Amino acid sequence: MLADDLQTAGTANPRNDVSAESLERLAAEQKNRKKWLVIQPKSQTSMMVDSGSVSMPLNLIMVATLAGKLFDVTFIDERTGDVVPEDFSGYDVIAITSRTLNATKAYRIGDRALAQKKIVLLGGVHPTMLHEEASQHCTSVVYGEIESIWNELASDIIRGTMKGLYRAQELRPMTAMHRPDFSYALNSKNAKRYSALIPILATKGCPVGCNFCTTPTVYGKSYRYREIDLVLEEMRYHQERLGKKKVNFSFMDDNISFRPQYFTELLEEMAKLGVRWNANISMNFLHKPEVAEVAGRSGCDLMSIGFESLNPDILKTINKGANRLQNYSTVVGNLHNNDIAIQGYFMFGFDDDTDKSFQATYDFIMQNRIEFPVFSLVTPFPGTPYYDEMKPRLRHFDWDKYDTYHYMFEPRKISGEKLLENFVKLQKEVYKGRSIMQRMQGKPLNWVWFVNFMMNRFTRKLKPEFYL
Ligand code: B12
Ligand code: SF4
Repeated sequence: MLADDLQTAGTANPRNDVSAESLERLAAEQKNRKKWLVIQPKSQTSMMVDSGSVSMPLNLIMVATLAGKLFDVTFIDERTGDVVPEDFSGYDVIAITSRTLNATKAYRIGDRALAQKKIVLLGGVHPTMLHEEASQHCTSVVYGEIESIWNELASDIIRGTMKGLYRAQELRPMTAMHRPDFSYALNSKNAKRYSALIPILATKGCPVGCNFCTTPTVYGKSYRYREIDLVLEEMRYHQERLGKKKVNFSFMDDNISFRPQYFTELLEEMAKLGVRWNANISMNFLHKPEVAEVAGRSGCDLMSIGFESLNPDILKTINKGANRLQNYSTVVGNLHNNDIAIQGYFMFGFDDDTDKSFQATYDFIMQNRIEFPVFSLVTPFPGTPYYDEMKPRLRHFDWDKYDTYHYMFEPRKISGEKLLENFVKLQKEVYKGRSIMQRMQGKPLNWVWFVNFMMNRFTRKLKPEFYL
């Protein structure tokens, strides 16, 4: 079916009332299974994002898993070195995932596929947040998760009656989620470029509502979780597949610890499996020693924590209630007592930042011996309340620069020049040889040391103009 022949029904909110049974019937009547090409584009940003070994893209794997039940799917991840073909004649549907930092690339691929009269689907956080913009480069935008709108989308693809926007009226329970089929990524040509960490999902959404985050818009204030047995079953599947107990998992959840009872129950069960894991986590319960204890016992070796800032005024303005400054050192102490290393995220460039912010962050990192500090510049992502507020002051609307490593606006209390000078100086200080020793001495000789070594080399070359 050519895109010209498709009936596009504008961007009206579709009714998600196609039953699984009628989709199955329709699929059985298909004479030829349509051919999908699913694409993870590589960003064009100048910084280290998308380089080296990359994590398996769970979002695209989920899209391929669903699509593969009814269609033939070819999987391409440009970040690993796979090449997106110029000629799409072997495919009917080109499905592209996009965040802001690779949106320009995704749009370019979309335009090319549209010109070749293919059905083009754009999904992921950026097309969701800016669906009108994205709709210029595709047949249909899929708003939010594919699972909640799948029956309708799939039957429209089979019938060739595409709508401009697919947006579920309500989110489906996570129990309905299929186990992701990793063979798409693992059997791809350049699979060796994937890190050994296996992405996994237990919960979705986050009711905290930080004004700079896209999650409240995409998933609302809902918080859904999978039954613990399903998560464990997925872990056991990978243990069997790899023939070992100590498999390394990386949780992709927005905020896995939001419901402490669910979180600790899950961890108690994981402790019996003998896996290793890491996660992005908000601080809300980590000041309680028993949470860190069960995390350590269940195999956590690294937690990524968004400390964001050491300035209480900033924490108030970004609405991140979970971050209580008085708990910061307790949280770190609890994790370290259980041999959990910390990847600490710190952001700079807020209106309330001053010279003092940098010194306070340096002192906190060094005194608390944070193993892997990560520094970024405040980036208002399109579609968030923070973006709307900052829009008149933004320096860039080139999505390639939305990688959190670009200077986006002049803060009120410090000049842009001083901001970048301090930002570079802090990174060099924290990653110079002596500081690494001070932070890392006595800690297990593992990949965290290696990361520090790499960061030492990387930060030595840093210059403020890299961030312009
Ligand atoms: C885990 C995570 C990471 C992990 C792993 C990322 C990875 N390999 O995928 C790590 C820590 C490495 C990471 C890094 C970064 N991240 Co991050 N990350 C997340 C997080 C919390 C979850 C992503 C995830 O995998 N969810 C689980 C999957 C299954 O759900 P999903 O992504 O929503 O996918 C569904 C739908 O979107 C849809 N869908 C997706 N694609 C497509 C395509 C088609 C065709 C269709 C039909 C549907 C569809 O169906 C999917 C299945 O349900 C999100 C928050 C979020 N909820 O999106 C931030 C998020 C994506 N990250 C963000 C950022 C900024 C970054 C970094 C730039 C941070 C940094 N400075 O390093 C880097 C960039 C990395 C990169 N190259 O993309 C931002 C992106 C904002 C934006 N507008 O682009 C987010 C949204 C958080 C935020 N601030 O709001 N991240
Ligand atoms: S706590 Fe994290 S996931 Fe939740 S809204 Fe804030 S930044 Fe987003």
